[in-house]
Amino acid sequence: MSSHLAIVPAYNEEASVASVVRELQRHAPEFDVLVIDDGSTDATRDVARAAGARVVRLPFNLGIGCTVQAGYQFALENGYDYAVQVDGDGQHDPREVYRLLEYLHAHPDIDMVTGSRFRELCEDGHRSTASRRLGIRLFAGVLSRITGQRVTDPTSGFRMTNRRGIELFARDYPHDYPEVEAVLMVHAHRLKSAEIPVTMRPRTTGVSSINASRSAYYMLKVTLAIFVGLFRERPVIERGDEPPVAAEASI
Ligand SMILES: Nc1nc2c(ncn2[C@@H]2O[C@H](COP(=O)(O)OP(=O)(O)O)[C@@H](O)[C@H]2O)c(=O)[nH]1
Ligand SMILES: [Mg+2]
Repeated sequence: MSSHLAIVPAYNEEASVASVVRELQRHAPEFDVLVIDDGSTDATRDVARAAGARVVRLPFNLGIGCTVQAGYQFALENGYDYAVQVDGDGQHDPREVYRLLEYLHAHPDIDMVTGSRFRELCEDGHRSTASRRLGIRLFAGVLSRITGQRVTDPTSGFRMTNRRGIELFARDYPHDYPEVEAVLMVHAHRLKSAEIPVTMRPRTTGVSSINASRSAYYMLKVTLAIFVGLFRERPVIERGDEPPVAAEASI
């Protein structure tokens, strides 16, 4: 029997994390729910525990990348076969978790499936701010070019991985603004990824890490990370005897 973990990163999400936990219990009951409290200064930990989640608390605010990686390490150490990331702010709909799982079951060659808000369901899907949409379009173009497949939502953190993905992310995960780089990492390690359309909800409480003033920093940091990532050594070979992809792609 497979085992499943929902990794819920949460930083000051006391207003939304309990309903995320309860919706996961209701709509994805096979998934154990692990909330990673990223050094919140509000009642996130207590609220998540009271809702029935296991909670790991980081010693202080380490950022979304470390938070998620702590979840993958937990998944690795505890032998989980599948892990899904579901944000603690309520933007990812726990009712869509099964669709991600069904996709991985139906496509055993795919190691990571991402819920995209820009594939097909655009009309109902949640729309981000204009500057964020511009960034997403830009990175989607660059990533599609590098990976040779269509990427539409490179900043989506709503994704599920199989055991190979868990092993990769537990060992190595980008730090801040990690989603774009994570897509590249998966490709560089010759794991296979895909996107399926999902609806996402707008954030109704708390604060997004990507506000207007940080958008420029985000764009610069992620662009640099993409270029540096192309030339990074990939010492671990993941699949068969093929060497990992280093700088073979051209933008
Ligand atoms: N803003 C922020 N969110 C964090 C941090 N660590 C973990 N998170 C969680 O990461 C998830 C995604 O963050 P969010 O700011 O909503 O990103 P966005 O949805 O891409 O705008 C949320 O569930 C946050 O609670 C952090 O240091 N800052
Ligand atoms: Mg969010």
